[in-house]
Amino acid sequence: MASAQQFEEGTTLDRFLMDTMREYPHATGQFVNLCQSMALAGKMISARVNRAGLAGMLGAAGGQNVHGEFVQKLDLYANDVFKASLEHRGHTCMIVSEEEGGPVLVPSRYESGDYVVTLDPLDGSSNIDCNATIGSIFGIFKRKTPTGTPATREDVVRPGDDLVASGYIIFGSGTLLVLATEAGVFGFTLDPTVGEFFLSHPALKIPKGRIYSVNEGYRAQWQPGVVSYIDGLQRADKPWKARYIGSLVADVHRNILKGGVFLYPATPGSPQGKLRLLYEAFPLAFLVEKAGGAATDGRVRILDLHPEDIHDRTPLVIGDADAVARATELMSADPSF
Ligand code: P6P
Repeated sequence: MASAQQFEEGTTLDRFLMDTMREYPHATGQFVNLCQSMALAGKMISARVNRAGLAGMLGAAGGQNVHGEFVQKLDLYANDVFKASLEHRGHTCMIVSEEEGGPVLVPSRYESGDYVVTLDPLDGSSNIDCNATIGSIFGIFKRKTPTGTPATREDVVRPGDDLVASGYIIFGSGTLLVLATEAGVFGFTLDPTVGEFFLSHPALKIPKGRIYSVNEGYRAQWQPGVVSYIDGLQRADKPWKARYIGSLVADVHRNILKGGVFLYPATPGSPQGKLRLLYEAFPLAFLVEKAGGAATDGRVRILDLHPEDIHDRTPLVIGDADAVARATELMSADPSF
C-alpha cells in the first residue's frame, strides 16, 4: 500500500484508495468500493447525529436489541444505513451487526462479493442524548467459502487475526474515519461543506502515554490484578491521568493519539466483560496493533481469540504496548481469573 508521505494535504479518501489500489495489480476494486460504502454511511450518520436533537432522533426507539439493551433511535438508523450502503455494490456477501440477531446475507437480487463486514453501527449510543462523542466500528474479513455461494458462519466466526482491515468512524467535534489495513492506520476528516473525507492523519502510530481509561465505579468488583495495576498508576512518581468518556470509540481514539490504556475488565457479574469480541474488540485490536499498540483480554492477545458465537463478549485491555503489557502481566497473575 502507498506510503503515507506520498500524500499531500487535500488528498481525498477516494484518491488515497485509488492510488493505493494501483500497488495491488490483482485488486478487483471491491475493497476500494467497500471503503467508499463505509464513507457514505459515515456521511449519512454524521448528518443525522448532528441534527438528532432536531430530527426527533434522540432517545430510545422503544425497542430492545437481541441483547435486551434499549436501542436508541440512531442505533437503528445507523444499522439500516450501513446495510443499505453495503449490500448492493457487489463487494460484501454477509454482514454481522450488533443490532442483528444473526448474520445478514446480501439479498440475492444483488451481486454477492468477497468480503464479510462486522459492525457495531453506533457504539456509545447511550451518550447520544448528552451530546457526547459516539462512533461506528467495523471489521472486514475476506470470505473463506467460494464466491457466488451463500456465505456461512465459517466466513465470520473466526480468529481476529483473519481480519484484512478494520476501522471506526467517530462522531465528535468533527467526523473522522480511521482505516487500518496491512500497511498502516490512516485518518480522514470529513469536510461537511463539500461532503468529502480528506486525509488528516497519515500513518497513525500510538505513542507511549500516561492516561488510563476505566470505569472506576466498578472498582469494588475488579480482580486483584486490575486493582494493583490502577493503584500503581495513581501512586507513580508522576501519577497517570484518568479519562473516561464512556464511549469506546472516543476513549480508544484518544489513546491512539495520546497513548495510554483503556480497560474494560471482567467482573463477577460480567465474567466475559461487556464489550463484544467480533465487532468491537477485534476491529479495534487490529487497528491498534497496526498503529504499534497492543490489545489483550487481560491474559492473551485479542486477535488470537476464537469466537464461539457472533455476539461473544470479552474483557479488553487496549492501548500502547508498554501499558497493555504491564496491565496484562498483573491481570494474568490472578489465580482467580
Ligand atoms: P460502562 C457504551 O455503552 C459501551 O458499549 C462502550 O462504548 C463503552 O466503552 C462502555 O459501554 C461503557 O460501559 O459500563 O462504563 O457504562
